[in-house]
Formats: sequence, C-alpha cells, structure tokens
Amino acid sequence: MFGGLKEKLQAARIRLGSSIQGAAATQAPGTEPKKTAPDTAAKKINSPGGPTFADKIKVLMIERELIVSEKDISEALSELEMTLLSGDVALPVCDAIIANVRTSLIGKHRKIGQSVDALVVGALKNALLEVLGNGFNLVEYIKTHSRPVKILFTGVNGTGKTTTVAKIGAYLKKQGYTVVIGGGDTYRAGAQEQIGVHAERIGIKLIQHQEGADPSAVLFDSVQYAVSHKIDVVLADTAGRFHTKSNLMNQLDKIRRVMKPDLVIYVDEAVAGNDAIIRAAEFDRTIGADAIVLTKADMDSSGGAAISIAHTIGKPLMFLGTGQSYEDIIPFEPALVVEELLGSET
Ligand SMILES: Nc1nc2c(ncn2[C@@H]2O[C@H](COP(=O)(O)OP(=O)(O)OP(=O)(O)O)[C@@H](O)[C@H]2O)c(=O)[nH]1
Ligand SMILES: [Mg+2]
Repeated sequence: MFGGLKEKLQAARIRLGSSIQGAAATQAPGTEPKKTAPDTAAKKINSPGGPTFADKIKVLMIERELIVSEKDISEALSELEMTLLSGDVALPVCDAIIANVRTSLIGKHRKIGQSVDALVVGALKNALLEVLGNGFNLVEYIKTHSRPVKILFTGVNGTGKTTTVAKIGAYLKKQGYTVVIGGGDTYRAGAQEQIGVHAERIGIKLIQHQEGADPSAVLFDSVQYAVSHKIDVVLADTAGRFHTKSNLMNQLDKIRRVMKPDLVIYVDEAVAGNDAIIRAAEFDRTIGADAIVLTKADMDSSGGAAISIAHTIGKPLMFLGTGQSYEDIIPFEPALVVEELLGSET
C-alpha cells in the first residue's frame, strides 16, 4: 500500500537531511559557541563527581547552534514538491505540506548534536498529519448516537460500495453491534444477487425488493426493520452513479430525504487519484458527504488520493479498503499511516 509514496518520502527525507548536514558543515567552523552562564558552568564543573574534560567539550558542542535558512533547503523542497505532484497529490495539499515543512525547519536553532534526521522526520510527519486531518472513528460515533444509526453509501460505478458495505457490516458485527443491510441497488442487473451472497456469507439480515423497485422504499423498509427489531446500525447500499447524471442524483436526494441517514459516506477508489477527489467534491456539493472510504488502497502505489482527499474536500477519511476479503478494511488512523510512510527517526 502506497509503496511509491513511501519511497519518495524516504528519498525526500534523505535529501532534506543531507542539505541541512551540508549547511552545518559549512557553518560549524565559524559558529561561535554560545557561552554557558558562568554559574551554571561552575556548578557543573565543581559538582561532586563532576564532569570530565570530555563532558565539558560535549556541553560546548551541544550549545553550538545551526540556524537552517531558506537557501539551505530550497532545492530539496522544490524536489519534494515535484515528487508529490508527480504522485498525484493535489496542488493545494502539496502547497500545504511544503509550507508546513518550511516553517518547521527554517529559522530553527538546531543544536549540533541533535539528530538531523529526527528534525526532518518530525517536520515531514507534522506536515502530513496536518493535511490528513483526524480521521473518523465509526465505532465511537455509533457509541454516542441513538439507534439505529443509519449510514448511506454513495459513489460512482464499480468503486467498491457493495463490498465496503459488506466489509463494514462484518467489522461492526465483530465489534458486537447488530446490523441490517438495505439492498438499495435495484438498478444494476445482478446487484441484488451480489448483495444477497455477501449478506449470507457474513450472516447479516438483508432487506431487498424486486429489481427495478424504488430504492427509497427499500431503504425506508430497512430503517423500519431496524427500529422494530432494535438493530444498532443500518447500512444502505446504493447503485453506482456519476454526478453528471442529474436524474440519478435526484434519486439519491430522494433516498436521503426518505431514509434520513445519520451519515452519508462517499466511496471511491484510491487508485483513481485526482479523479476521486474531483468526484468526491462533486458528490459532497450535490448530496453531501460526512466521511470518505477509499477502496483498492492495496493496488495504489501513489497514495495521492489518500493524502489529498481530507484536506481538499474538508471531510475525514474513515476507512481504507485493502483487498477483496471481508477483513480487508482498516480504520483510517492518520498517525499510523504517517508512521508507516516515514518510519521512525534515527
Ligand atoms: N483489490 C481490491 N478490490 C476491491 C476492494 N474493494 C472492492 N474491490 C473489488 O472491486 C470490484 C467492484 O466492487 P463492488 O463492491 O461491486 O463495487 P460497487 O461500487 O458496488 O459497484 P456498482 O454497484 O456496480 O457501482 C469487485 O471486484 C470488488 O471485489 C479493495 O479494497 N481492494
Ligand atoms: Mg454495488
């Protein structure tokens, strides 16, 4: 997952580090050591079992400082910018990352003796965390909202909505929640059979009508079933549709008015890169979106959509789909993703 992005960030990490190291090498000989306050120095030297000569030298080295300037890292930052753009990271997100890294590094008094790599990794991590937002913890949401929690899944054709409904159903069942699935794709031939097979395999009740029926009616019935059977969560599947088809978008609007979802989740594929971001923004504008699921992250090397989507449309990423089995779904936790992309500082 996101192997290409990981490689690029590792290269940027090394490049920024060596730029700062290079600046340190040219500045260090001329840099005057900061004077340690005489009383502190005296205390250190006179304390019982006080420092050795080597300790005193180390104190002086640590007190010497390098201030990172724009020119020290500007080339490395331009390279990072090009790298991110070529990895399908959206321009405003790229700008935000570069601005954040720049602010973290430039003008900072880096103590000689502090690891350059730690400084660089810290700056890159902060920048990524800022654009990734906080994610969206679905279980926390369910815990704090009244039942049934109604979740509507939307998106364009073939992105993985139905599979995601089944995966989230299995995930919530494992967490101890009761779930009903609404078979709201009455449009595509074979869709009812497909969701039927999933529901049976994961052992979740499915409400469905005939092919061609009004999806609002199916989803209304699903909510009624959940209310009368005290089910915790309704997962409403819908047919894939392009935001450019106004009749289908109107149908989605009707579904929303009839079933009154607590959450509308937009599903798209990580592999779609910038297209996913454009479509998500369009769905959010026309029908609304509270959170995003990006599927097929297992097939995506660039990581561009995953890095960009929350910052670009201002909605949190909730899950990443990472394969075709039911357990191939991971709650999106920004800190873990950043750790995976950058590794630990040395
Ligand atoms: N590799 C991989 N494949 C996935 C993932 N999620 C879904 N798929 C596959 O994507 C294909 C389409 O999935 P569906 O769930 O039918 O997509 P959909 O959005 O419901 O499609 P429509 O209802 O036709 O709009 C299937 O072959 C899934 O197995 C994922 O996270 N990784
Ligand atoms: Mg489907």
